[in-house]
Amino acid sequence: MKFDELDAQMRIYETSVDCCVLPGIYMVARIDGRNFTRLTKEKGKFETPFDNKFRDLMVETTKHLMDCGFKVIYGYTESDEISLLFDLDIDVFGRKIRKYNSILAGEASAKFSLLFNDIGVFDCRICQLPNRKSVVDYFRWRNEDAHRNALNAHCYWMLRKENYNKKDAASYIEHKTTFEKNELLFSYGLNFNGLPNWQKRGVGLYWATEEKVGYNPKDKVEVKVKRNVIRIEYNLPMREEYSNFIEKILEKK
Ligand SMILES: Nc1nc2c(ncn2[C@@H]2O[C@H](COP(=O)(O)OP(=O)(O)OP(=O)(O)O)[C@@H](O)[C@H]2O)c(=O)[nH]1
Ligand SMILES: [Mg+2]
Repeated sequence: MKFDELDAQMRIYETSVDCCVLPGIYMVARIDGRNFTRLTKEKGKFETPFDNKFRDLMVETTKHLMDCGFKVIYGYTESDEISLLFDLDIDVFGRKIRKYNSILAGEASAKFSLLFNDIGVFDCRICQLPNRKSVVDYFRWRNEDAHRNALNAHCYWMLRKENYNKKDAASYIEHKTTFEKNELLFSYGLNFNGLPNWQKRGVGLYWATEEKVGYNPKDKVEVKVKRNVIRIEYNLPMREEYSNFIEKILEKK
C-alpha cells in the first residue's frame, strides 16, 4: 500500500472521535493537580491547610496558562485547581477538545514542575457552557466550593492539632452545619471570617491595560506605550458581587 493511502486510512482511526466545541458556546477548562494530597504532604511539606508558597506556585502556573497561546479572559485558582475562561470566539486548534485538554494539562504540568523542582502533574477537562449565565454560575460554583473547602480544611486541621486521628477528625465535621463549624473554630480561638480572603474565595486573574513610559532611542524621546498585563485579585468578592465581577469580565472583552 502506498504511504498516502495508508496515511488517509489510519487518520480515520485517529480522528473519528475528535469532538469540537460548537461556535457560540463558552469554553472553560478546569485543570486539577493529580494526587496533590500526597504531593503537598510528602514532596513539598507545605503548611496545612494553606500555604502561601503553594498558592504562589498555583498563581504562577495560572499566569503561564493565560499567556501560552490560548485567548484566556479570566483565570481562577483555588486549592490545586485552575479554571480558565476562554474568549467566546476562540478558534485555535479548530476548537478541538482533545487539543485543549492535552496541551493545557501539559503546559500546567511543565510550568508547575519547573517552579517546584519536582514532578507535579495536572489533568484537564473542558466544560461547555451555553450562555453567560452558566459561565457566571460556573465561577460562583468554584468560588463557593473554595469557601466550603476552606472551612472544612481549617476544622480538620484544628482537630488534628488537638490530637484527633484522621478518621475521627473527618467524621466529627462530617455532619456539622456551617454555623457549628464556625463555632468549633471559634472555640479554639480561630475566627474564620478573619482569615485571608484568598483562602476562602480563591484567587482571580484578569487582563488589564497599563501605560508605561518607554524610550525611543532613534528620536531620543520618551514615549508612552500601552501593554497588557495580568492583574491578580487576592480579595475576590463573594455571592452576587462575584457574579457582577464575572459579568464585567464578560462584557469587557
Ligand atoms: N498542605 C497543603 N495542601 C494543600 C494546599 N492547597 C491544596 N492542598 C491539597 O491539595 C489536595 C487537593 O485535593 P484533590 O484535588 O481533591 O485531591 P488529589 O489528591 O489531588 O486527588 P486527584 O485530584 O483526584 O488526583 C487536598 O488534599 C489539599 O489538602 C495548601 O495550601 N497546603
Ligand atoms: Mg487534585
